[in-house]
Parts: sequence; C-alpha cells; structure tokens
Amino acid sequence: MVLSGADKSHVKSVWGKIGGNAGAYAAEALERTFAAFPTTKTYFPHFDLSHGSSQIQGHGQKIAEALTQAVNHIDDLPGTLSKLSDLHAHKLRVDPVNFKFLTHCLLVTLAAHVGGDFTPEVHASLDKFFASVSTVLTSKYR
Ligand code: HNI
Repeated sequence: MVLSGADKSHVKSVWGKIGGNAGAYAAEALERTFAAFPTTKTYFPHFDLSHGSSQIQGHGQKIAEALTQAVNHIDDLPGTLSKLSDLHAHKLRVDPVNFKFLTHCLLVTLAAHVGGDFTPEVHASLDKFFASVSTVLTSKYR
C-alpha cells in the first residue's frame, strides 16, 4: 500500500481536526468493533467490556496515541510501529482479519464525528492509512 502525497496530507489534516478527541473516538471504535464483530472480544477476556468501561476508554487512549505517532511519522510506519508489530503478532497473536474489523469501525466512527470533512477523498486516504498501519502490525503473524 503506497500512500500518495495527497493521502498523507488528507490524513494529517483530518487528524489535526480530531485533536484531543482521538482517544474518545478510538474507544468508541473499539466498542463498535466488539458490538459488530463479537469474535474480537475473545482477545480481551481480561477486560470489562461494558459500555463506557474505564478499560475500554484507557485502551482507546493507547490506540489513539499509537495512531498519532503513526500520523506524525507517516513516512516510516514500520520503524514507528515496530514494537507494536512484535506485540500483536508474537505475543497477542491477533489474527489479521481483526484489523479489518477495527479499521471499518474507526472509519465509521470518524465519519460520524467529522461530518463534512469526511469527503470521499479523505475516506479513501484514511482507509489506505489504516490498511498500511494494519499491514505493519500483522506483518510478523504466522
Ligand atoms: Ni492492539 C494492545 C494499538 C489493533 C488487540 N494495541 C495494544 C496497545 C496499543 C495497541 C498501543 C498497548 C500496547 C502496550 O501497552 O504496550 N492495536 C493498536 C493499533 C491497532 C490495534 C494501533 C490497529 C489500528 N489490537 C488491534 C486488534 C486487536 C488488538 C485488531 C484484536 C482484535 N491490542 C490488542 C490486545 C492488547 C492490545 C488484546 C493488549 C491489551 C491489554 O492491555 O491487555
């Protein structure tokens, strides 16, 4: 997946608009993922998955921080996400299909919040960005 210059600027621009809401939005996306694709819950047997739980909020914050790092280092996703790649593939062993589920829910959540800024072009660029992040996080999965 190659991100064009336009993709990178769309992603950076929409991420700037999200600002301090990134953690809350990622938490909402996580809740949507658990609701729409219940098998994803099997990776979180140790979490309280009830609506608005502090663990979901906290985990949303962590996901948002990682994605913000990725946006800030969009030209070196493998280097930026290297530790998370080891974690998800080797330790957590998250099957790659789950990244498509979370990505879908991240897109839906962002669309619901940024309104008119979610143009078709921004949609396409965000989808490519999340696909690139997912490729890195699943690259060591065997
Ligand atoms: Ni993911 C932990 C980021 C997709 C299951 N995950 C993390 C952490 C970050 C993170 C950051 C915390 C690391 C730490 O504490 O050192 N995860 C991301 C990102 C994506 C992603 C950026 C994709 C966009 N993770 C997924 C998916 C699943 C998943 C698709 C499974 C459905 N992640 C986990 C689990 C943990 C985790 C499980 C450990 C949680 C815990 O605290 O015990």
